[in-house]
Amino acid sequence: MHKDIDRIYRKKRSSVTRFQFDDEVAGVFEDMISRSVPGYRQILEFIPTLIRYFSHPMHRCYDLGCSLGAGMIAVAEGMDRAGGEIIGIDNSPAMLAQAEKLLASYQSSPSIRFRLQQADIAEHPLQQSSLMLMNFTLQFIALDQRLPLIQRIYNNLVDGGALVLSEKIHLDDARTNQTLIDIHHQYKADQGYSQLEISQKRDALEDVLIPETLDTHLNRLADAGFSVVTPWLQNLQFVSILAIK
Ligand code: GEK
Repeated sequence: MHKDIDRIYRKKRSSVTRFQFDDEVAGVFEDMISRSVPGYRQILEFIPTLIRYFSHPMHRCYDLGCSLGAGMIAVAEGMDRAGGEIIGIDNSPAMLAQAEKLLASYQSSPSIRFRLQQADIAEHPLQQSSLMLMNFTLQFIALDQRLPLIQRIYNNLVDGGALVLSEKIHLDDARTNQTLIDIHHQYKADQGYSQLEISQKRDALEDVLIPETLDTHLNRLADAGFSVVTPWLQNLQFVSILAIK
C-alpha cells in the first residue's frame, strides 16, 4: 500500500469544519489511522487467525465501513482454498476509489472475489454471511440507528458466524477517561503529530465520532442475540469485540 503522510491539520485553521471522509482524507488514510489508532494494525493482523479458528466455510464476508479495504485483505489472508466473496461497503466515494486501486494490486487467490459497494450501512440490505467486520465505523452511525444495525448484522449471520466490532470507547469514570485521552494524545505526539494537529483533529471529530461505553456495546450485542460477546483486544480506549451467533 502507498503511504502518503497525513498533514491535514498541520496548519492553523481559522475555523475547524466537521470531519469528512473526502479525497483529502482518503489520500492519507492509511497513515492517518495507523498513527491515530493504537492497536489498529494488531487487530488486522489477528483477523486471519480468527478466520482460521472458525470451522464453517467463509462463503461470504462483509467489511462494513471498509475504507481502503485493509480489513478485506486481512479476511482474504485467512481464507482457505475454498475462498469466498468479500464485500466491502462504505458510503465515501473517495475511500472506495482508493480501495479499488489497492484491491486491484493485491494478489488474491482466484477463488476469492472482492466486491465494493457504495452504500449507507445503516440502510443497505445485507445477505447471509459467515463473518462481518465493523472496525471503527459504528462510532460514526447515529445513536438510534446502532441497535437496528447490530440486529440486522445478527440476523444475517449464519449460526456460529461472527462479528468483529472495533470501536473507540468512552469510560464512565471521568478521571479514568481523561487519563486514557491524555495517554492517547501522548501516543499521537510520539507518532509525530503536533499539539495543533491533535487539537484541530479532535475539534473536527466532535459530534461526528460518538463513542459509547464498553458496557453499552456488550449489552447491545447480547440484546441482539449474540451468544458469545467478549472484548479480545484493547489498547487504551480502542477496543475490539468478538461476538459469535
Ligand atoms: C479499516 N474499517 O481500515 N455507511 C457506510 N460507511 C460509513 C458510514 C455509513 N453510514 N459512516 C462512515 N462510514 C476501516 C476503518 S474508518 C474509521 C474505518 C476511522 C465509513 C467512512 O467513510 C470511513 O471510510 C469508515 O466508515 C470509518 O479497517 O476513520 O476512524
